Amino acid sequence: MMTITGLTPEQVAEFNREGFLVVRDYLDPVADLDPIIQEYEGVLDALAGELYARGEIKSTYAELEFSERLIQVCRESGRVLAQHFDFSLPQKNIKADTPIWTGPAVFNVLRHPRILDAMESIIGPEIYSNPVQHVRLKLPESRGVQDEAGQLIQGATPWHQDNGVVLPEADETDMITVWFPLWDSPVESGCLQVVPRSHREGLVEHCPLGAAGAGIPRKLIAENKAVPLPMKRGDVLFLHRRTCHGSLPNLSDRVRWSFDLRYNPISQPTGRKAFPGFVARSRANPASELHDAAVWSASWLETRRRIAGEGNETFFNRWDGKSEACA
Ligand SMILES: O=C(O)CCC(=O)C(=O)O
Ligand SMILES: [Fe+2]
Repeated sequence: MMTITGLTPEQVAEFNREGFLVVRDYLDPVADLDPIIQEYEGVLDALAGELYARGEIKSTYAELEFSERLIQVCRESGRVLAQHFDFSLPQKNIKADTPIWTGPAVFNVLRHPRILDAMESIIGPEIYSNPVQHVRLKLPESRGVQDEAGQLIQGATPWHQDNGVVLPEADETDMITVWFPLWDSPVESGCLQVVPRSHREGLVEHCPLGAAGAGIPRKLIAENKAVPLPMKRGDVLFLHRRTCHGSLPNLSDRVRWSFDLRYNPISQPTGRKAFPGFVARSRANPASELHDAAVWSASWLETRRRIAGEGNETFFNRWDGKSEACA
């Protein structure tokens, strides 16, 4: 018999019943998370060096720790530098030089055996890494960067279902979201909030929200039932694609830092066909698994080159805002 070291049957039952599951201490902060943090320290260092060389900031702020350094660099340059750290491309206006970070520490966590074991417990042993995936480095509300309209960029995440951010072809895809913080994410840092059992009620109307993508109007959300999910380093949240969720505002004085990854059974559509995923685990055909971080990185760079040449205004948004709910 094959041993599965992922979730217990009780945990899987809780996931299916509630639409989400928080597992405490599931990842090892030092072995699993610190290498990611180190890799991103390098990304920030290189970026600060570039901005300094271009005269956009007065110092590289190498003496500051990551959170303070990022806040300083963003505020002084007046730029939201989120895309420089993300391991996915934006949903529109992709150019040949759109920044993306596809380093080996990111690939390693996408293939983390414990994460794949948990996926195996929920969706079975044929596991595809869905390309809808992000790092979120959210500046404190009080120290963030605003756009021309004075709107905070990268603020609280509006209510939505992850099913709502993929194309309709993936509506029946068994896509699971895996969310974990790189640092402790208490309520005041803008942790996630979910509406338990909301995954049973089908896809809810979303409305376009400009730069923030799309969201479910608050009047359609049972906010009185919402539960905040403060989490610590090492904890992992698993989320059903139809569970209504969002985040609270970051009212702390530190960056709120998290990863969100997604997986689905190999044969099902990802909902973002234009972006590259990969076979993370296949018991049926182990030779199809991708183990090479460089190949993964190259697949994103090749995708960027191809899409940039094609023109791509809004190619994943499925919501036109014409429904009554958006009025
Ligand atoms: O981290 C956040 O604020 C939002 C994350 C989210 O919506 C997701 O992981 O699906
Ligand atoms: Fe989400």
